[in-house]
Amino acid sequence: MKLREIAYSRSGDKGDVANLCVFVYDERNWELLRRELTVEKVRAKFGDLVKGDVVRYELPGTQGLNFVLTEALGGGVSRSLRADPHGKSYQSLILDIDIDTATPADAGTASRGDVEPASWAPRPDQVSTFRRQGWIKLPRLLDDDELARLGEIYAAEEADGASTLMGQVGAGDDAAGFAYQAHPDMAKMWDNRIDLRTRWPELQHLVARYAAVAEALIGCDEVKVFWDKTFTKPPASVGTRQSVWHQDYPYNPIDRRGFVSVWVAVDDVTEEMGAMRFVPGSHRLGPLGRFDLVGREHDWHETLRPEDMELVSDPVTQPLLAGEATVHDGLTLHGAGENLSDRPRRGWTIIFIPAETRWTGGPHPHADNNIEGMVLGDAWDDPRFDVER
Ligand SMILES: O=C(O)CCC(=O)C(=O)O
Repeated sequence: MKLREIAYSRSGDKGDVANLCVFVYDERNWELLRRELTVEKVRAKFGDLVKGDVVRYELPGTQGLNFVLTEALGGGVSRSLRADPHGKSYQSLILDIDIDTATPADAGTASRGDVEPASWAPRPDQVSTFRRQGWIKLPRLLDDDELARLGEIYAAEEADGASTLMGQVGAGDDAAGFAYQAHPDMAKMWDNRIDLRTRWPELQHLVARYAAVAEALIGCDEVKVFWDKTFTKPPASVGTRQSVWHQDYPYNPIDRRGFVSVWVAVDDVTEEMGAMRFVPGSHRLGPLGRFDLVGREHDWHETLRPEDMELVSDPVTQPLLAGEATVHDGLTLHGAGENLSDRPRRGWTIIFIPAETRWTGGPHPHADNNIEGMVLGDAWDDPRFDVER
């Protein structure tokens, strides 16, 4: 992200010295500014324009940084032949600096367990990153005990096997275009157990934590839990496949945007294990269609029109440490590579929808949990979809 998205600047000059102040619009971005706008970055950006020193002063009272650049104006106003002898355009230059909005935990620098779950809420710049690129990485919001327990629950669910998604594909799903879910190769791509939270109530407080994140990212007052499910990608020795590029939205009977998926890494997930990957900006393309996920392996851009390419950039793969997560928009094109490791890749996802979302009557293979008892036009207004706070 560019600095200008979170900050503005003022400049002054005295002789050959330029003075640049940068202030954040929102005080919650003050720590980000302090961390990201370093002397090194300013020096690199200004290059040969500054022959002398770059000195940074902090102004915590006004959430600003003041940079004094010496030998920076070509000799000063009365000597310089530059078109901008006062250095006013330096404001634009400094605001063009790239900043990394990842939190320290995002960057993998926080130690494991070094989290205060309740304290994390998306900053305004993280919300705007989510809206711009269609997905965002979350730091770890679980403490060590919660993470270990999630791993135990996940293992217990897998040992049981009764709740597999494929087991729920029923009559009529062929006509609705979901029959492929029962294909044996589907389990090589991923295997799902659904609605763990209904069998393990202790997961509800984690759901509530991610619900608050989802509400901030979507920009709605309240979300419902559409469902939660595991995504296990088996290792190569068992048989592994890529998670085919797709959007989630076309597979779901919902009437509006705001559908988001939180994907929590239960163990460390490296790129070679099939970490999630996303096409930044693809959520702006609208629904790209629903197709047989087993029968069709395609490159990420095959479903796009040439002009769509201007709205998106190349896919980004997002490895995660255990407990970290990503959140993606239901319209963001995403997938994952094969799992080339010798361990299963385990992720737990929670899917949220804005509380006002209505059922379109579209087909869905998981009627027991999602649409049983609902009539066309209903909202997901039932305790089984509530976030327990
Ligand atoms: O875990 C994967 O490989 C794919 C997950 C996915 O498609 C999703 O979370 O929407």
